[in-house]
Amino acid sequence: MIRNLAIIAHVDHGKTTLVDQMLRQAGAFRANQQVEERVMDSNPLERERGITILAKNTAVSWEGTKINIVDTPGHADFGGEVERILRMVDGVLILVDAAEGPMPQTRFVTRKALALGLRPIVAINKIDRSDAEPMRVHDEVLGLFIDLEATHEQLDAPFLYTSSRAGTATTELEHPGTDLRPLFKAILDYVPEPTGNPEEPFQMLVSTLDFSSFLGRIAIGKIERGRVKVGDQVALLPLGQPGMVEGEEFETNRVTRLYTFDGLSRVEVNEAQAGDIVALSGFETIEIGRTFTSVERTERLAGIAVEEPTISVDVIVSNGPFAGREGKYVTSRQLKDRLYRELERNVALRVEETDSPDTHTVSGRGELHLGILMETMRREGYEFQVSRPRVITKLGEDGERLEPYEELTVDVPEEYMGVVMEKLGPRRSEMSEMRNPGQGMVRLTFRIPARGLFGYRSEFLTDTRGTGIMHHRYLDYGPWAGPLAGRKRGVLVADREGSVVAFALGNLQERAQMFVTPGDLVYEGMIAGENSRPGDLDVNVTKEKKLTNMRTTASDDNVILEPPRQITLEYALEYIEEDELIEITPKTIRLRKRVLTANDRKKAARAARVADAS
Ligand SMILES: Nc1nc2c(ncn2[C@@H]2O[C@H](COP(=O)(O)OP(=O)(O)OP(=O)(O)O)[C@@H](O)[C@H]2O)c(=O)[nH]1
Ligand SMILES: [Mg+2]
Repeated sequence: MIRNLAIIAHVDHGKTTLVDQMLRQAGAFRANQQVEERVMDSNPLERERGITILAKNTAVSWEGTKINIVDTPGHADFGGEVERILRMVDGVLILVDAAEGPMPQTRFVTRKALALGLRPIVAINKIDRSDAEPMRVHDEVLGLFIDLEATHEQLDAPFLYTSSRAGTATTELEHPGTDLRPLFKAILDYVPEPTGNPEEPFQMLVSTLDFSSFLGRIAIGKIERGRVKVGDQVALLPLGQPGMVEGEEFETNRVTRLYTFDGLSRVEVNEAQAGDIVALSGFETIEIGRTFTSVERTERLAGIAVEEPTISVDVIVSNGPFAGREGKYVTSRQLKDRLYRELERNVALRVEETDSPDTHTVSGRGELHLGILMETMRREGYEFQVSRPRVITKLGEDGERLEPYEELTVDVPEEYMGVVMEKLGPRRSEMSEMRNPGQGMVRLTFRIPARGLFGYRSEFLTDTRGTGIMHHRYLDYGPWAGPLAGRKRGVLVADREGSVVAFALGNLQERAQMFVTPGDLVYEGMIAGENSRPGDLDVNVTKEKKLTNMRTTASDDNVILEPPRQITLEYALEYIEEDELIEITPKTIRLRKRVLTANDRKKAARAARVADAS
């Protein structure tokens, strides 16, 4: 007996923590086995950021039933992957934070799950939080279900009150839970058993991909019907309409490896049958949405659309004065190979060549999606430069220009509502909802062009003194909103190469926020800080104090410097303007002007003015 379940929720609502406890309580670990927290978040970036980036399969056994569990990412940039995963399960566990309530991503994944006819189980999670209001959140989830036109059956979903962290669940708040038994029971009772008949011809949809340098592409999905054995000849059908495939070419090949899931491992098996989730290799042309079938009955299943990218950046070979000092892989050939290799598994990513062999355009679902790729590459030893992100526009039915819009939700203390609305107005946002759930916090929802959000997060954090929370997710394409104001402040640009000196920073810091500290190396055209006013300034950050006859030893040490602003990759992506680049190496993230010498920048500015005037 089998149950196939995906755990879905908004980011941070406690999915991976719950999977830990399910594994533990179902006996997936040996006694005394040391297991890290959020063990499913196994890749280093996931651990460092505390978020799930890739969905992952696991399985436990409960009272003789195998429960396949898919832990999914909650960040909006990966919503497309969650949507695909829903095709390999028969039920979903919707987790909702007992204080935050349903959030934009809760709504998105719930809508997709309900539309596919999946049976939901709801877990109001983190009831141990001091600000938890499980009953209020219960009502909000029901309201959401009604909004999304849930069927009667779906509205009958069981509600559990859980603490992922404590590993407890209960169906009635008056009776605090002591373990996850009620959750396992709900899964066995409410998630339907998969229906496929193992005696019919083999059929399976590719729902996700994995890749290994040893096996190549690996398909993961649920066997819809029939059974499959290692060594079987099977067909991998091309994408297309569901139904019998005749007269189209397709790959037939032998299944070389077959795996099922068990706890934290994949188990190699010889045979698997309808209802189980498997990983399968042996085919060159594995792609999301394709159907595997027996050779006798080549019947295609409805495919899965892969979401279109909405933003692009240019990835450019490093060409600054420090190029190649810190990176292991720096040539255009190496960058190109790496970017194309990423496509093996990162299905929502696009890579395109440009007129210049040194530049590739890389497009994805959002700043996090692209940022993670860059971060991964720099850890592998790559060095490169990245342009300012730009949105991908489309043409509407009447030839009008369209751009991506996002839904933005902010939670702020009431006193900051004014400043938030004031700042979002000029960014062409429209408020669609305002709610005041109490406790002095207000939740505002906006529709805003994706462009309008560039650079807003850091302003928002400053404006709300770190008390605000913001989330946004892609909504749809809408009319081009017209020009938007760029960054309000200029930057300080180093006017020569050298080593940064404290004395110089001491003089500059009154009208600027620095990005560098004494001892850092800079070059002409590198950005060293932010001007507190509009307009860029060329400055000498390497200037030593003039030595006089008087004793001035150690006077440099007396300069009290503000700590520099930490430039992270995501911050840099939001921050830079069109005429600037981010230089990324395994050791450093630097910002620079595209045009390095002050003279050339002046000339370029003059030329631009002339062009504007004519
Ligand atoms: N108080 C409390 N905190 C919890 C509970 N469950 C999880 N957390 C905390 O919430 C944070 C996020 O938990 P995760 O399990 O990583 O959440 P997630 O839903 O997997 O997050 P993403 O995969 O990034 O969407 C962590 O700091 C957890 O320790 C809970 O039941 N109570
Ligand atoms: Mg997670």
